[in-house]
Amino acid sequence: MAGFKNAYLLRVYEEVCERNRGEKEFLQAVLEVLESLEPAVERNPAFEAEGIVERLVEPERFIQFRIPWVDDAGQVRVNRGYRVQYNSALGPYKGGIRFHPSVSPSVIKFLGFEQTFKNSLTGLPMGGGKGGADFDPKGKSDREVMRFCQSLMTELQRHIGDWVDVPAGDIGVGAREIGYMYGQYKRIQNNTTGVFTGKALTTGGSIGRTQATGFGLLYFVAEMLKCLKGQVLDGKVVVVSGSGNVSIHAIQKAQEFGAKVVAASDSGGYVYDPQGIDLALLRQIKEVERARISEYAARRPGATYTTGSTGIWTIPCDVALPCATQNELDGKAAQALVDHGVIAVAEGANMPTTPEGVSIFVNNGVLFAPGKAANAGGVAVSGLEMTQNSMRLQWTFEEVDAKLKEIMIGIFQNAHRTAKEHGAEGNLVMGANIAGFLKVAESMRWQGV
Ligand code: NDP
Ligand code: 2IT
Repeated sequence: MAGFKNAYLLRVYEEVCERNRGEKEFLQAVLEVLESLEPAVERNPAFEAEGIVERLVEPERFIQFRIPWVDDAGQVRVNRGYRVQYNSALGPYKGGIRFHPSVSPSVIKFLGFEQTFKNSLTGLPMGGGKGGADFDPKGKSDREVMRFCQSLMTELQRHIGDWVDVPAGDIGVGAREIGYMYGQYKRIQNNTTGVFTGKALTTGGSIGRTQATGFGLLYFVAEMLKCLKGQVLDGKVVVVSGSGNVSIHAIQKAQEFGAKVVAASDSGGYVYDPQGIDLALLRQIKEVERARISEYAARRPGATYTTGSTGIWTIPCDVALPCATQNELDGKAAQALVDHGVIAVAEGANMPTTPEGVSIFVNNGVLFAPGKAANAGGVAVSGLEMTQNSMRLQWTFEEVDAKLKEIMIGIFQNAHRTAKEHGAEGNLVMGANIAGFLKVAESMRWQGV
């Protein structure tokens, strides 16, 4: 049920529900944004007069395609690929590619919609896009992953380009997959433009892109704790869900800030390590061996493994960082965190907290940083990779990291200020949604219908 009264937003939301029936994740993401926009839309009648919100919720283009490939046993397999080119008001479509069995039109559209506002918040000239396939890389050989990526790109290459649409990684897509997709793009197009971000450092990649989402998340949290609570991360107990790209670099930066990270997870279960996670061991298991996180507890004295990933939120902590996937932190989990005195929750993943979970945090005075603000560091450094590619040079880690920090602090300040200006001081969900929206809306108005 929509929790807002504005007739224009209600009408748009009803139309979206009608047009996108059964698309649970997409409707959830749209509702969350529309609920936040009420004060902004009431203040500016031009948004309704020019149909800004109904244009914003409808993707500019949605591409679906067949991905045939041959497995190591010689068997023909078929997956389904997608790319949503959501909104190009601010620049070329920009957003990752996800490989996971749960990928569907609803998931891709929710991610593309979120990406549009996130990219706006970075301040860089990037529109919103997202892609993926219902392919499960788990248990596949390198050669199978390569053939799959090549087949996907044989189709996708005609739709992308460095001034058109620039993909990157997401769940299940890291350096290996980007390399295979980029290689196939280059072969077909005879063109070495930086059409992907997250490329290898030998081949136009930006130093610091791999770390950017996790590091950026912690820069955001540090700023939020400092400005809204007068506190620091040093000495805080932190729980991080997931153990992929975002989680590992979030753990690294949290530890550098002096926090103690006591838990991490994968889709099978979670580990609790009261001494603090041994990051080198976790990286060996997850990045080198591509093994399950249960191995961590088997090799680390004092650590325990529990099956089922949602139990991780019952571990007492000061700061919770959901960094795995959508809707991984529900109302029950949020209540458990509140009961244990959590101070701050920041989303490294996209939409990991259910709407009920968000309400529980907001109503209990927990600092809550929504993903489109807190995890924007990844796409921000992707934007910096595009800049470096255009300039044909490569910045140092220190240069990239300093820019990342500045962007994350800027996003926090913008969301905080915008919430205050719209009568919702301290509500970073509203602040981030309105701030992200206003820039896209102004640009759309300027460009005409
Ligand atoms: P990875 O594939 O590197 O890691 C994903 C992690 O999440 C793995 O540990 C995985 O476990 C776990 N996971 C996936 N699905 C589930 C599930 N259903 N339940 C519990 N755990 C699950 O992906 P990333 O780290 O890149 O992405 C994580 C999140 O961050 C996603 O929401 C992504 O959209 C978001 N994000 C990523 C950015 C980036 O730059 N990479 C930028 C901004 C946001 P398992 O191995 O068992 O599947
Ligand atoms: O969700 C995200 O912001 C990403 N997966 C990164 C997108 C990008 O283009 O770097």
